[in-house]
Amino acid sequence: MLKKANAANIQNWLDKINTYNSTPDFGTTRVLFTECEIEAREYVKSEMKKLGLIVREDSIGNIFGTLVGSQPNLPLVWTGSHIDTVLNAGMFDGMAGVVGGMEALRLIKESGIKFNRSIEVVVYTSEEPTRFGLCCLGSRAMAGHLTLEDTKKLKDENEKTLESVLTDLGYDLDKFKDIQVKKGQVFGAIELHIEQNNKLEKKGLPVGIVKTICAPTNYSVEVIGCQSHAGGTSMEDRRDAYTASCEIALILEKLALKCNSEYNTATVGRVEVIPNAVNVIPGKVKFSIDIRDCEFETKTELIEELIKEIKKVEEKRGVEVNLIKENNDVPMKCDQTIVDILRESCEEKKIPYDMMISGAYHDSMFVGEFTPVAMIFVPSKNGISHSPDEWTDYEDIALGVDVLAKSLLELSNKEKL
Ligand code: HGY
Ligand code: MN
Ligand code: MN
Repeated sequence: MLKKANAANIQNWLDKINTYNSTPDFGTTRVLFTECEIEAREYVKSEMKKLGLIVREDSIGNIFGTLVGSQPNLPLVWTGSHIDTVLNAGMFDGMAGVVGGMEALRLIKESGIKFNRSIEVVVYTSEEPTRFGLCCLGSRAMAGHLTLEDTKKLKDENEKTLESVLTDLGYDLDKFKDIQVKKGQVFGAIELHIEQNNKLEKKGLPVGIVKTICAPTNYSVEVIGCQSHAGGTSMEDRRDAYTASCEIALILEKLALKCNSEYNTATVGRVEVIPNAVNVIPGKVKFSIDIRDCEFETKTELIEELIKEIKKVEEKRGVEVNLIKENNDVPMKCDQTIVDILRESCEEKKIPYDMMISGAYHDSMFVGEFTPVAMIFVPSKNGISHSPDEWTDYEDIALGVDVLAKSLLELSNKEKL
């Protein structure tokens, strides 16, 4: 019989992972392949080995901890998430799913219950776009949407390419093609993640089951106006790149607020003003656009509308706006059979739950391209995430793990979905 997940175990792992942090005075920062992230990787791998898992890594650093089943040649069951973070983040986004997966595999192993399909907890490389500006590098490569050629073009702020970082770390890039996962290799995947919104908390529910994962479209925007004197240039003679950028951001916000999809967001998160001087009219502004939607069609409509509006701003303000599309990802519908397994697990354990849309994207968005996926959410305090104030009670994670362990076990013994 499966025991209950141990919240103290979960807390110990999370607290230890959180010590691998480059900004201990301001939240948690663990950027891909920096010293602290590499140390965190080594720690997680050592803990997986202590659990008796067989540990391996692929050529982009996706880590796999395998609990071998009685029929190891059958397609695998997956769980897992990520351990890299945005800047000055919290300690649960991604880590809850990695540690939760490890605890689930511990419970399954110690239960002595026979299970057929091997079950793997996966640490996906670089779910966050923090270092190379593109999200989900590990799972994107698994789905065949990131090639070795792409790694030569992805550069960090020091102009270092992902390819050179992987090479320096000793990853075998001759095997980069082997990262791709073919349909049929994995039977199904369940990711546990913090909700990163406040809906569970508002309803007083400990667990959410995700029906759709929103997908991002990201742009790098450059607005070119005319740098000039803040006092000597009359208001009517200006081509102010910053006020033009502000107008575009407010148009974007308005379009998202009136969008008719079930869930849509739009954010300008990063802004660079050039020359960024008190008495100089900005001649150039670079900023990011992040648009999410649970439907590809409504996201596309919003983008088409935005581009039309940007043209009007260009004419009215005499500025030039260049949009570079970084990625244009497709929302992922979760697999109904696995969703039903999660629902039955909650109902059997008398755990109240709600069906949800994930405004955040996750590796499951790409994993779902080669295997059926579903996700379990646990509550975020005040709905805060991507912030030092991110918090999820360890007991809530443990409850999510109870649902996860039971569901993974069921998947492992299931003939077909
Ligand atoms: O931005 C996201 O949705 C994810 O948390 N990286
Ligand atoms: Mn995140
Ligand atoms: Mn995440």
